Amino acid sequence: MKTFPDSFLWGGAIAANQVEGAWREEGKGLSTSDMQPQGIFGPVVERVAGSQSLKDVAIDFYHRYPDDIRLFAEMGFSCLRVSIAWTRIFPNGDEQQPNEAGLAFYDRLFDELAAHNITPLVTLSHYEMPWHLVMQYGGWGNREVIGFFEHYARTVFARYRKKVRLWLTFNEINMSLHAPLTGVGLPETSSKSEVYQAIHHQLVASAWAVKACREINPDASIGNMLLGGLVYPLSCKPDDVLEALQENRKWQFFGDVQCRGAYPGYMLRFFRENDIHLDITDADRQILQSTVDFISFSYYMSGCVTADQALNEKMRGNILSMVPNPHLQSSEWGWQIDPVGLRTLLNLLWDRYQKPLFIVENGLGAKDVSDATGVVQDDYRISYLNDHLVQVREAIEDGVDVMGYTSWGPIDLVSASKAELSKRYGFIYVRRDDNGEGSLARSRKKSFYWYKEVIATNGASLKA
Ligand code: BGP
Repeated sequence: MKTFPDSFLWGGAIAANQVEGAWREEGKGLSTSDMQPQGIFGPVVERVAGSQSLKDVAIDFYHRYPDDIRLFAEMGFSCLRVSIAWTRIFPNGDEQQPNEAGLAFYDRLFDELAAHNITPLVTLSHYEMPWHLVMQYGGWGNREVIGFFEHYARTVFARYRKKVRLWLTFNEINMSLHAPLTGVGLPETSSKSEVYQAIHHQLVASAWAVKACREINPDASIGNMLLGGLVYPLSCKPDDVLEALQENRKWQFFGDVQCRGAYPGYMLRFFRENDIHLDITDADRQILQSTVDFISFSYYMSGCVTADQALNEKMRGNILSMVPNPHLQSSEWGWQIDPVGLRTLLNLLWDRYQKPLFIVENGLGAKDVSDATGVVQDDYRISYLNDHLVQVREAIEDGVDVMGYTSWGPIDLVSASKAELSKRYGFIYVRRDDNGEGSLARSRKKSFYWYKEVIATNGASLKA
């Protein structure tokens, strides 16, 4: 197998609310994630005394990060994707002065990474926002939130100017269409108009962050983050092909605005035909032209759609409600495994935008069991990751500019969709179960040694 480019970044990706725990420590405020203990599709639960969420402790990364980073370094990581919890910096979101203790935590985290030569790739908002902004302002439905976010972004860009040179704005920004509370702080019952208006505010905020980042740190690069929900037509019927084109545009629209700087015509048609009238100012149009430097995305699966709406409805398979592909196998959670789809997606994004790409999430969630010697023999995970990385290599051969790869959850963490610990992605096992029982001890899985070898050989050890 050929090696990857010398500059290729290898590592893993985690998110504050899924690993840190310490949910009320050192001045942290309540976030949307704290209020949804059952995950991003779950109900809002009142956090009265004694009520618990697995995420309150998560895997206690807040206190154990030096040990965890040592394990990442042992695997040879050159990059770690993390997120900053907005509520550690601005507990309510609308303060003028940041919380120094929160800023100091990320200073320590970035220093620890630097000590191991690991480049941080930092997401400003990964599936959480201050709960106060939801309750008092109506989340991203309110234009004022743009200013609060910009203030937060400027604060962290300035503070970490010497420590962070790779930034991402909003995690899976297109997820708002499926999980509006997590995405834009709106109730599930919100109308399409309300959701798209909130999305518009978020896209504008993302562009302000891009501009601020360039002003504050000209050496930094800032990207967007899309959920790469690749959709195929279920058949070669022209109507199915058109349906797939339109379904793909539901997520590509976000990329089109963030990379090309304006709303595409197909979206304006969609708004017209759905009686959606957005408040888009001239200043908004102007700032949207601050487009991202690179595109990052997550990729776990692909799916199909058909023009037969009754069939689409009946067969909804996964979190994106797509029809299962009869040619693919699924994970235990019904996510269809499609390594070739990753090569297709990389090519498609490259052809569309001609901007560097970063795969910032990919991996297999599975129930791991230790063998008699106490080791998790996760050959299924190795095979999933190997096959996807082989396709990344193919895409690079196709001429696609790929900056790096951070697998999702290099250490077991709390899942986003259902807030479980039994859905594990890690190379590192964490002893804690769905009831919150367990010592939180870490141990290396078989995949740990496998990934270490992949990184050490810069991909040459992958099996084509
Ligand atoms: C993405 C999110 C992550 C992550 C991952 C896996 O959508 O950005 O936060 O959790 O999916 O999903 P899950 O945790 O539900 O298995």
